[in-house]
Amino acid sequence: RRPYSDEVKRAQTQSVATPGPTIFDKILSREIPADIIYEDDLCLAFNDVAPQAPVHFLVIPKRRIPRLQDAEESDKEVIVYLLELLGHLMSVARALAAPRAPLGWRLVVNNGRAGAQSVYHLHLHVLGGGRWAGRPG
Ligand code: IU
Repeated sequence: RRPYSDEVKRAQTQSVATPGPTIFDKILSREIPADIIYEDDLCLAFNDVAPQAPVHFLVIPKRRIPRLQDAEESDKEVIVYLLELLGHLMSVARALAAPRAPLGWRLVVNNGRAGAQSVYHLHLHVLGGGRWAGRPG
């Protein structure tokens, strides 16, 4: 029996979720290079450095939200903002995926240690390309 994917195991060896800066902040500030494919006021998209599919890019908010789990607030205005932000990320993912993976693609959000998350800055994985229909991990 293989109870957990290797990906989940890898993520579990990372330190627990912290609200501090991650490598994605350094990509956002251009401190470290990335293959950036799109940017606007709210988000950045770049090709994954270790692709798991012919097309594999990430869409990240500029605002640091550690996990999807953390995209919640008690303040109504902030809730509306976060929901709009999440909708925008998905809309950008869709627009970028259409020409790159016309046959279809998969949208993945890993959340937390048991959810195979290794970078604690919310990101949408877009996976597709060719006739790829595999699962990450
Ligand atoms: P995860 O959902 O937190 O496990 O995904 C993090 C992704 O970030 C993973 O696919 C890495 O290959 C990717 N990545 C990257 O594209 N550039 C980097 O400098 C680092 C990770 I660190």
